[in-house]
This record gives sequence, structure tokens and C-alpha cells, in this order.
Amino acid sequence: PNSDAASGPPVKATAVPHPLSSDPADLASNINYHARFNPHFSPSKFDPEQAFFSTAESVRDRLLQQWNDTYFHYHATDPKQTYYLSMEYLQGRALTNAIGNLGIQDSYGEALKKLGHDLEVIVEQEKDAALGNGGLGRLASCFLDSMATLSLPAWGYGLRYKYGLFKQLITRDGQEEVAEDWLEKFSPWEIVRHDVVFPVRFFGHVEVNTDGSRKWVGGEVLQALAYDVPIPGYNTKNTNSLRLWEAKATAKDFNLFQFNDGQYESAGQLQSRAEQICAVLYPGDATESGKLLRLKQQFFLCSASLQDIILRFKDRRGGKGPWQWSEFPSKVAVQLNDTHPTLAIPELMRLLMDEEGLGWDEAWAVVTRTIAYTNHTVLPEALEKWSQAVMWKLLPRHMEIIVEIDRRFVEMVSSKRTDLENKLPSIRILDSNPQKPVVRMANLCVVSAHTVNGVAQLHSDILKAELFSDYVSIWPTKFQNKTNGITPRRWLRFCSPELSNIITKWLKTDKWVTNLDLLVGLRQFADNAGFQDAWEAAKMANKRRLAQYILQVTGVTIDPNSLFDIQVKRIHEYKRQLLNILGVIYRYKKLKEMSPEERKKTTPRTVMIGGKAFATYTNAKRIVKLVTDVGDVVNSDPEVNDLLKVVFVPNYNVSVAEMLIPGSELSQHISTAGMEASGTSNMKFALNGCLIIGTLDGANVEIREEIGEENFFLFGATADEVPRLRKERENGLFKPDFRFEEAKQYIRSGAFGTYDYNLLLDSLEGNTGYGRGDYFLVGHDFPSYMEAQERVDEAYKDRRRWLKMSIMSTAGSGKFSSDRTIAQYAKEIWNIGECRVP
Ligand code: 4GP
Repeated sequence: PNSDAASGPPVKATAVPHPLSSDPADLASNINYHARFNPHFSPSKFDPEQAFFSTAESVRDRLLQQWNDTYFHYHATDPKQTYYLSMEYLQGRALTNAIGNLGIQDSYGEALKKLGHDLEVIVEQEKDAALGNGGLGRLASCFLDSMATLSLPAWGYGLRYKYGLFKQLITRDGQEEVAEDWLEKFSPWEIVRHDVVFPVRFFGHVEVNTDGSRKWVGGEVLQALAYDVPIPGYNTKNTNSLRLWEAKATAKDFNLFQFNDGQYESAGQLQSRAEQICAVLYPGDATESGKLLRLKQQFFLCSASLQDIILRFKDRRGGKGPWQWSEFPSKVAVQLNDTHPTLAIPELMRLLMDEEGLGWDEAWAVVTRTIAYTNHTVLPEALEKWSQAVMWKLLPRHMEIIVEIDRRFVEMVSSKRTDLENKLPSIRILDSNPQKPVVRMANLCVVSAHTVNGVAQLHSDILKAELFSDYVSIWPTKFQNKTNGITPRRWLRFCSPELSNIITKWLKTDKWVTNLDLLVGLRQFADNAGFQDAWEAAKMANKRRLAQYILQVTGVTIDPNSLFDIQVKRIHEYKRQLLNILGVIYRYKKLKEMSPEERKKTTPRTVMIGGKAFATYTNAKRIVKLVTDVGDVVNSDPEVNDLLKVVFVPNYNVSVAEMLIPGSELSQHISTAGMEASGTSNMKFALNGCLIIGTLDGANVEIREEIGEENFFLFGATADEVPRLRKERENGLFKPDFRFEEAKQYIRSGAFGTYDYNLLLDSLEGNTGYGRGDYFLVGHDFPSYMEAQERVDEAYKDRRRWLKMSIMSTAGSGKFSSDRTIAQYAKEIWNIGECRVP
């Protein structure tokens, strides 16, 4: 801030300028207006934090205008609309994205300059909205951006968690989790909608009316209050909504009598139960109460969203019945982002039958033509199963409906598909194992949805061949693939302006921002020395920025001339950060054994690993600890210091990714083949000219196809070899590579401190069991991984060759735009079309 900072904003507040003016002076005046008149801060303060909030509010004025126009346009046009139901959205920061999509970044930069501030500093003030865990949540956010950019009538629905994903601290004991309060001050982006409130019931019982119809009554009723977050598209006026629900109790639910009697806690019981629902993303579910809370969250999202969708359907037909319910699926598409919102299925059935009076068949026809389901993982522990007892207690009417869906499915199989009768125990919805009767949510989705899709070709093939193979034989056309994508706005245009400018300059157009296939035009310059030099300079600028960031958050100095090698993602054994760090350990040991002459020939590397481990996932936390311990030893070892650095990047989130990815040169996507459904960071890295070392897993397969196998460092077993390799291991036939043994032994020798790593290393030994007996095949893949790493070192020594490969990576990334993914969903699943605001 300039010297006026302490005495308030330097420009005098005048009348509020038109919110759509892009004149920097008008914008400055608008920012100034918000600084003076918003009630959140003292008007005498205008340091970067206040400047951020005032700027965001000024941007919001414009968003509001477009958002209203969009709403009215959709209302008047009444197109078919998609509703994306997701328990997770990893939105990250919104300011750069908003002004970038609105095309007013430069004007805001200038406006802030007039006010004594620097836009780059101001955007850093914003907290990440981390209402998600990882890939699935970030995908949802990329989809929102693409839906708006393609001018599609499509909204997101989610929950407004008070505390999103935890903040990760790295201490001497490894990872520590603390609550991340993204709403600590407030979010300038949301619009609280006191006019949009729906009741959501829990518990209670089912009453049967004299005509046989049924009604869910009693229990407790909370209110769902809507908060709308405007989602602007790039280069379009369309500004869609992300509607986040918050749970509330009403004043009626507050027992004033009890309160006055000193019984403060029981007086506000419902209020506090309401607060629990949106308190945190993924509350621990080891306890019964934890499971109940998660189920409540899921139902809360589904019920509020569907009531809202139905009301809108009615509103758009004049608000007066009778309704043509058979028309509903031609006006509404509901996409379930994984099984978390599965309860939308029985809830829509209930609303249609019990509230709207439809019969079963009529309601079922609507539901099954409206709902589609995306699967994001084949990991058995992630396939949701809810206890039938808990479901009967919390949602008795929904359980009745689920039982009936299951009964009809069983009846259909028994009458029409006798060949599958022996498969019924595994394909029906209810698993009535007397020990632990559960509802299998994925089965409910597959039986009820009109379309089921995987998120990369290999994953979709695996779903069809394995997890859902029996259903495929019943409904062969139900299954599709929709390879994931990422938004090129956030993940190239805005996070790497340097590289973007070069691309625009050489392609002589910036149309690639909305038509990513145009990047293929860069192939013609891949050998051009002038282009390569410019490319290298841009990458170097990003590396320098990253090095500064690393110094700031970890205190470790890294050399921008070394190879920047990055693995960032949730810490999970199947993602094999352990393979990475074992490789680093082996490298370190060999460096130490080398003569000074030999050392001179090696490629200097900086290895960065980042990601959060689920709080109760012990082995994942041990991996984090190991990386930090290795870093401590390696980084302070003068013998290797200029050749190897190892950094654990703390608190990985969207904003950190925006810093890391543009500065990366090699990234690791090294999951056990068949286990990573897609991966989306692989796409972000490739788009930013980073080379991939990886297995033939998830979207790696398609990335390699697109950018050319000569530009991809491949290693490891393939998905179809994995079962055989596991069997061999179980039968004691596995012979470990000497390098693998050496690396493990080095850890056991205490080279990285006194922490007991035996339990972690033991998971790589033995011969059976999930997580033991090296289920993830780290040992099997280790030698081919090390050989691929040698190829990386060699390639990096040839600067021109590396630059060419880097350019080819970006040039081949066109397919991985989420615009392409969403266009396919729109056409092949939702059947919706553009509805552009004029
Ligand atoms: C993730 C998958 O693990 C990842 O491969 C995929 O790219 C991403 O979904 C988006 O489709 N799954 C999850 C999850 O995040 O919670 O199951």
C-alpha cells in the first residue's frame, strides 16, 4: 500500500459508477466506494486485506448483474437445464479467475495501482475455498467453469461447509491437521438467499393414509438456506450459479422457556444439530455418530437441491399446475458426482409420489430419465455402503423406496435374466448379510441412472469389464466414458501468463483459451530455436517464482537450474509417493558413493512432494514423515547439496498448485496401474509443458497417445498384468531387485533419523493382504521406475531435446480441456444445448 494506506483509500468516494464500466478510474472509484461503505472494516484502513475485499465486492457488482441477466434469460427461454450434485467443490481463489473470465484484469490492475496497491499482492489475500478433498472436487470446479464458458444452462449444488479441507502443518512429528476457516472474515463471493429456504426432515416415521399413499412425518426438520456463488464464463455473459446449502433451525425451534430456566444447551439443541451438518467436510466416520452425520449431510444436499429443482420446474411453467411430469426429464438433468448424492434417487421418488401424487411407474420413469451417475474410483473402500439400520432410523421412507427398487430389480433378473440369478447376491442393492446388512450405493446408482460413466477410457473399460460387468449385460448402452478435463483458463491462461503470452504470440491468436485443440499449432515450432528460447525463458521465470515460494514456506533454497521434479496429490499408497521417495533415497545413496568426477556428470534435481494425508490414514502419514526426514538429511548434506534437494511442500491446495505446476519440468503420476481412475493434475502438468514419468494408468494412457510416446517416460506393470503379479507375490515367487532392497535397508539403518519406519516398510514385505505383501507393487515396479528416471536424467542433459518434448506436451494437451469433456456430457448424457445470454 502507499503512504495513504493508514488514512483510508486515496480516491474520494463519489457516486457509484455504473457497475459494468471497465474504465480503471470508475473501477477505482467503485473499489473505493466499497472500502468506505461496506460494514466489515474501519473505513480508515486500506491495507492489502481490505483492498482485496473491496476489490472483490466491486467485481461482485458486475457478476451480480450478469448473474441476474443469466437467471432471467434461462427463465424466459426455459431450456433443459443440468444440475450437478456434488459433495465437493475445490474452488480455490476466485478473484483472478473472475476478472480474467470477465476480461477486465488489466483494468483492475490499473485501478488498484491508482489506489496504491498491486493486483498481484491483492489476489494473494484471498483464502482458498477448499470445500473438497482432491480430484473429484477439483473436477467439479473445472466443470462449473466450462459449463459457464460454453453458455450452458447448468448449475452446481453443494454444501457450504464452515471448515473445508483441513490445513496441513508440517511439524517434527510429520503432518498435523488444523481447521481451515475460509469464512473467518467472510466470503465476498456468496449471496445469501433469504428467499430460498427449504425444509429437510430427518428421522420420524411413515404414515399410511386411507387411500394407501404414504407420508413421512415427525422427526426433526431443519431449514436449508441457499448461498449462491456466481460462476462467470470466459468471454460470455453467462454467469451460472453454484448454490451451496447451509443448515439452520428456526426461532420456533429455540426453547425460550428452557433457556430462561438456565438449560442453555438443551434450549438450542436443534440449532447446534443444524450447525453440525455443515461444520466440516468429511467428518470422521469411524463412530456411529460420525456415520449418521455424513449420511445427514448427503441427504441434506439431495433433498434441498431437488425441492429447489422441482420448484424451478414449476415456476418456469407459470407456477400453476397441473404439471406434466413426463416433461420433467426433458427440462431437468441431474448428474450425481460419485455416489455421495445417491439419495437423490429415493428422494426424487418420494417427492414425486408422496408430495406430487404420482404412481410408482410414473415416478420411476421420471427418475430414471433424469438421473445420471459418474463413478470416480474402483477402490473398494471408496464404494459407499450404508448400514440398513442407520438408514431405517434416519430415512425410513427412503428405505421403503430403496427396498422396493431392489425388489423390482430382483424380480426382473429372476424373470428375464435367469442366467444372472446366481449373481444376485452381489448385484442387488441390498446386501442382506445378517452380520452387517448394508445398502450398496453404487448398485443403487447403476440400477436407477440412465447413464453411468467412468472418467478416463481405461477406467471406463475396467468398470465395464469388472465392477459393473453384470449390469453391462443387462443394459449394454447405459455405460459411457467421459475422459476428464481441466479448465485452460485457471490452469494455463491465468496461472502462467508468461507461457500464455508466448503461445498467443506464436499462434497469432488467443482463441486457444476456449478452443484448446488449437495448441496443436505449436508443433510446427517445436524445433524452432527462437520459440524454444522464449519457451525456456518463460519456464525459467516460473521456476524462479516457485523457488522463491519454496524458500518462503520451507526455508529451503532450491536452484532454478536444477530439474524441478514434482509429485503433488492426496497421499495414498496406491498413488505411490513411497515409490518416489524410495527412488530418491537410492539416488542419494549412489550420489554419496560416487567420486567427485562422477558426480559432475549427474543431472541436478529438486524433488518436491506435496499433498494431504487423511487424518486417520496411518501409512499415508508415515510417508509424509519419511519425505520430510529424507529432506532434512539430504538438504543439509554438503556432499550432495548442489545435486539433490528434497522438499515436502506443505498444505497443498489449489493456490499452491497454481504456483507449482507452471514451474514444473517433470511430474510423477506413478500409481499402480488400474487404480487411478483418471488423474487430472497429469493434464495440468502436461498442459504447462511439464514432462510426465508415469504408469499406463488413468488418463496417462490418453495423454501419452496425444503427446506422443517419445515424450513420455513410461514404466511399470500394466493394469492387466497386475492380478497375475499379485498372485505371484502371494505364492512367494517375487524376487526383489537389489536396488529396491538397498533403498529399504538404508532407511532401516537409521540414515534418516530415529523414527520407526519398520511398520511402513513392512507393508512392502510379506506376501498377502491389502497394504501388506506390497499390494501396490512398489517392489515390482521399482527397477523399471529407476530405469525411466535414468532416461529422464539423460534427456534433461540435452537442452534442445528437452525443450522440444516440453513444447510437444503442451501442443498435445488440447483434448484435456474440460470444455471438451463438458461438451460431451451435454451432448451424450444431458441432452442440453447452449443458451447464450444476448
Ligand atoms: C478421483 C480419482 O481418484 C481421480 O483419479 C480422478 O481424476 C478424480 O476423481 C476425478 O474424476 N476420485 C476422488 C474420490 O477424488 O474421492 O473418489
